[in-house]
Amino acid sequence: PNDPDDDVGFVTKTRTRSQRPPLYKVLILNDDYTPMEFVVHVLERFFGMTHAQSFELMLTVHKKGVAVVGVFSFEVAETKVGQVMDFARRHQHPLQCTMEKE
Ligand code: NFA
Repeated sequence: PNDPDDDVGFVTKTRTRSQRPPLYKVLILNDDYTPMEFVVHVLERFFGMTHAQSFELMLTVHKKGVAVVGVFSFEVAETKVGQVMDFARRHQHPLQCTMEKE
């Protein structure tokens, strides 16, 4: 009951970061060549935005250089980035889409 070997003299508290999976921001980057209408179309097509929302976000990227398009699980973010990069490449536009851990 009072074995001195029981007490190691310190306590280790393991802080568990709750079981929510990490989230990833998907970003669109500005460039000088991709047509504005193409970016608007991409946002509508792959991110389910209305035309008005897409146009507004496209203008934000155009003016600020980059914007977050959405926040997703790793798998969904990776899929969106792949879809956008593939679509841009097939249309020979240099549009860049990336993801980063939130
Ligand atoms: N800057 C591009 C242009 O003037 C438009 C653009 C917006 C490209 C957002 C990429 C991202 N045609």
